Amino acid sequence: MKVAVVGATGMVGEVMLQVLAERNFPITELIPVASERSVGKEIEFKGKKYKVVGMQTAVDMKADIALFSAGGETSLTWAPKFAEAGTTVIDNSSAWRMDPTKKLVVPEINASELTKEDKIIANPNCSTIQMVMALAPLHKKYNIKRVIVSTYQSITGTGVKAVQQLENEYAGTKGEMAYKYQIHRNAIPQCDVFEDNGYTKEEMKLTRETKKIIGDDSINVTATAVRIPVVGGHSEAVNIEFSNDFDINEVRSILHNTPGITVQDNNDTYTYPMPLYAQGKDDVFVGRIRRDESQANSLNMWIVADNLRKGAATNTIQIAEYLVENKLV
Ligand code: 2RA
Repeated sequence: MKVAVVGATGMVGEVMLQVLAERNFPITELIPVASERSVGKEIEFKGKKYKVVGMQTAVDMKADIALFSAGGETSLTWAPKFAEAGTTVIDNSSAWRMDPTKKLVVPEINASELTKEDKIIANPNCSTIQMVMALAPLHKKYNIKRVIVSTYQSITGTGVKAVQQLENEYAGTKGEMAYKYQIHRNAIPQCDVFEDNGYTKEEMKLTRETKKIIGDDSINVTATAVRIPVVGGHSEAVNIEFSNDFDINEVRSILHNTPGITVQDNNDTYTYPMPLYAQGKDDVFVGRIRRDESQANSLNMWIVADNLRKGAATNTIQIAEYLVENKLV
């Protein structure tokens, strides 16, 4: 496979290269792609050095697959050009996610929707991916009516500038601000910009993308997305109301038997998911599973995942693996 990584020098792009190597993705030729200012830079992949190329050069090289993590504007402009050249694009930005002609895919849930005709495929938002991984199998069994989620999001979701801001604040030095406020010793209840309804874009991604991925518009989701000074991954406190009653041990067993989910749930041994331990891993970790005693047919759970891996790079590469395994590219 000739594979282009668009945004290869960015935070997610670097994790994509790491995961491609770890999973031994069948690459015959790697094309690292970035903006003009990075053209000519050298990157290393599986012991070999590659020179970063610009967008048009990459289009002309006619990769089989292009993994994009270069922002919405770049994707809107360039993904169609790659597709026209015969390349299948898997895009990490929000540009195509809600486009009715594009598939929004978490492989464990809806990869079977994919066909050879899909030339631009959207990778969901990181905080959505980890949540729907747990919701989907439970929806199948008990039918979800409503979800209330509060997220506690890693600053790596914002990017390098945010990590630098936290390091500066920790060291007591001044520097460029990724956020409106200090993030060190703080919690900022705003991820992305505000929409007219008072929610942030991040919160509405959880609402809109969940419906599309699970394929059920009747699932109501309300979210509060909060940025915290953590780097290992996103955490989410999730309350789920089902149409039907459930057995809590059966819930644990369904999740335990779901590929891509690790249940960490034992109060006696203080076992529960934390970003410190999720960092660098590809699974979604679920714990603190308990009946909501305030409302019938409802439960609470705590979901943690590395937002740069299952939340972005790994999910993207799992989509690519599905395409290759099913001869869709
Ligand atoms: C964030 N989910 O965490 C968004 C984009 N990565 O900022």
